[in-house]
Amino acid sequence: MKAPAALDRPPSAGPMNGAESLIRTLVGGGVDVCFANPGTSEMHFVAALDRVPAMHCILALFEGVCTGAADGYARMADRPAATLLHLGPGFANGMANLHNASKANTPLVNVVGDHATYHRAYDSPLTSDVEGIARPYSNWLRTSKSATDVSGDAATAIAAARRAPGHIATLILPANTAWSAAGDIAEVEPDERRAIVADAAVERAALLLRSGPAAIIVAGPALREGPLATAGRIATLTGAKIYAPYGMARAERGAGRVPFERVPFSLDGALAMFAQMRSIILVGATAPVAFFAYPGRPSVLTPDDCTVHVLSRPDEDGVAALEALAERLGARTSAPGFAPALAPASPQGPITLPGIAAVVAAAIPQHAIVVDESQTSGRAIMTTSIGSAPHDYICNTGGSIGYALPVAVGAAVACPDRPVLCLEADGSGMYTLQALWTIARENLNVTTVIMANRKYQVLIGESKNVGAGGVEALGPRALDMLEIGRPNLDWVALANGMGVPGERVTTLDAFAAALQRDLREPGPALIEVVV
Ligand SMILES: Cc1ncc(C[n+]2csc(CCOP(=O)(O)OP(=O)(O)O)c2C)c(N)n1
Repeated sequence: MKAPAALDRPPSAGPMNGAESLIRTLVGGGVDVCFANPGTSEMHFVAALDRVPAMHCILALFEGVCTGAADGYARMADRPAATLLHLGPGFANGMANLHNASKANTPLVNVVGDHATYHRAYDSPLTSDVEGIARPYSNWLRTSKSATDVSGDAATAIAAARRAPGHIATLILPANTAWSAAGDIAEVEPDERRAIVADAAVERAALLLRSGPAAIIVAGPALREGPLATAGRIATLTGAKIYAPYGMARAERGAGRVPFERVPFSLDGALAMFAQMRSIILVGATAPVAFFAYPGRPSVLTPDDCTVHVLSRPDEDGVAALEALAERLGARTSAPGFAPALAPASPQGPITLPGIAAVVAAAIPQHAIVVDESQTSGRAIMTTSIGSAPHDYICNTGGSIGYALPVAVGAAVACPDRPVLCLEADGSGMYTLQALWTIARENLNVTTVIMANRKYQVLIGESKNVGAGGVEALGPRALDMLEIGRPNLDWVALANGMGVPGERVTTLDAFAAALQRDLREPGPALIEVVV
């Protein structure tokens, strides 16, 4: 993975320090984008950026934006980005979106600065147990012991992040390992191929599909256009239905591609979806379970007599497994059943949820990347956009809200020639709205739609589902915890304040006009839809 041009270093440059050896190893290992929020202990990393122009380092004003952006970048680029975080508190601020990244099996390399080793004994203000804080969200974790170890550690971190299905690797750099003289740049071991599934797993899947009714739940790289077409051929031949998990990391969909249904958030909807199924075939997906526990209700979404069969685990080659299954069934020549193009629609009048879905579905441009955190206001968008122009669809994999704006940053950096449409609910958006500043600063082609219902609407429903009330039964103090309209958030002012032009719309016609314009014109824009 060595990129010699990027690693060229004039002898006149003098000895390289640990920070520079890290950046050069990252770039040589294919990690040439870093989302950073630095502090004193990362200053040598920052200083080295001017000596290694191949590293594209992007500043974010909150660590949750750094980690979410690195997640979005890898989901679209199929290779890791790095983050640069400041000691334990910096990592802690980034944790929620690392949680989502880890559920998406995103490869990601965190670089976390720490105090110089000899300084830790003094318990100065920022001293913390960085390893202890980072461990729960790091599949691989190491603190470099010396400057000469840094490049080797970085190469090992990259390999660990890239190991299938994708992992979070965290490298902690005590400040003295960053500023002391380093050794050579290290090379990254080539990736191992994903494991091919056993014939027996394919044979069993074929048997179950032939005896129907069956569902195939597809996740990971098998949600791309090619493997979905293979799944479509299998479905046409066997009558199986194709699903994606509620939290899908990335799917290629739209007109001319094989459609699938998303497992719904609602327990009743999900139970109904699988009620008639005798078998479920998992392709890179985990067995479907309820998002939350509800008193007296099941956690498992499949009926007791339904066989759940793993065709491929997330780390195995699900794409090859689908091919082998199609071969075994004799489905290679079946029609995949592509989605027809959406009939044109131009909804008008007051804002309604079906109207929002229709406007969005009609506006999605060819090759757009849609990042969806529209929550209750956008529940209809997935279904309505089945026949939209071909696009990628990204969802929240881990349920930790505030993922979409940062992920949109990363997706736009990974794919600068594709429009990004970020569908964001107002409550969720407030967690990481600093992403708007990075969008403006980098002039990213991101159009953000804020669904401003001025409530935590989903939680009003959930209060009933868990037996705690519902809107009729909750008292005013409880309801006050679930509405966010006191005061109303002014998203246009918030966007303008961070350099993103914004507009508020109160009718579907105005929404459609603004959305089509903003998606056509490159650069950032925000539309606040008053729901
Ligand atoms: C990090 C995090 N904190 C809190 C929650 C709990 N939570 C789930 S949905 C939600 C409110 C969502 O409101 P909004 O984004 O405005 O969407 P709406 O339900 O109104 O459609 C909250 C607070 C969460 N999932 N993740």
